[in-house]
Amino acid sequence: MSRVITLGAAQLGPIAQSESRQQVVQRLIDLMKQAKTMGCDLVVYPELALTTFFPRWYMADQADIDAYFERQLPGPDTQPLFDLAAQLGMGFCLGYGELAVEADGVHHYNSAILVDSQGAIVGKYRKIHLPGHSEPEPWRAFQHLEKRYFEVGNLGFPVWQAFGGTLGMCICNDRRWPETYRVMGLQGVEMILLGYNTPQHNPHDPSSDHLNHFHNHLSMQAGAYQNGTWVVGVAKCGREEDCDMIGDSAIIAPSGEIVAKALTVGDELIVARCDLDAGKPYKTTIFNFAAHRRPEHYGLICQPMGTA
Ligand code: ING
Repeated sequence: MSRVITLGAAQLGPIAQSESRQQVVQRLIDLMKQAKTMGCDLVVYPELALTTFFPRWYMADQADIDAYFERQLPGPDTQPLFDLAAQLGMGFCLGYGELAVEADGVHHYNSAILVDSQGAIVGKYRKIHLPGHSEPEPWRAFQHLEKRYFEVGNLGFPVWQAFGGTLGMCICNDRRWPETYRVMGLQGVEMILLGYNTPQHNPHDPSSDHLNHFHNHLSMQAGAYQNGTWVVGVAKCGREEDCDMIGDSAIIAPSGEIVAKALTVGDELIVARCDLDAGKPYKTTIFNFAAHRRPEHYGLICQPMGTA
């Protein structure tokens, strides 16, 4: 029996700082309804999909920062999205700022959840590769203070049995690191869901700004091919609070081919029928890890530069 997920990548255009969560959730609901009309089983939203990308500003007051985080999911503002999903029998993946109150205190993560077709949260991921900087740098046109506002994720890169297959998640900068895909590849992942907020301009290295779109797809296509997995990359994009962010949301097959790509930098749903068995030829031949991968022979390759 074929294991096909009809997948909707729900790209978001800019979210203004002034936009309320209710207004944003209505946009998510509109995209979910559209996904239903397209026969989708699962819809994927971007990183930090409930608010503007707030790490672009330095905020001194923790209360101002915490206003961008969710203390619970579903919460009063997001309950309508969960209710609709359950009503439609639609799964979804949502990126958000997680404020977690734990025994040792309050923690802040850049997180994503996977919700099944009954509206139950089946998995959570907390972003590990946090780009940017932890102290404000006035020379920048805009800040990128993820290292200040979030802790490094402490859940690893898990995978879950859901929607008839093995699914995993990562977030934004994670997609640039081969380890992200390989750790899930070693667990047999068949579809990786990720969202991103990627400025067109990188103040730290403007020399590669013109390659930003290429690097975005290169990273995801390589990760897909080298691990025989689907990769779904979903942007929050457009000119958001005077910061241009790239779109190019894409649904990428285990072959590395882009099977669907967004055309705009606004709210846009792209859809593809994803056969989870499409990864099998890669996992059982060229990337048969048991037959061909030899980590015991990689020697010092894992030593940091200059320590050999
Ligand atoms: N954003 C960016 C990303 O990795 C970035 C940061 C931009 C890195 C441009 C390199 C170049 O796509 C997030 N939120 O990780």
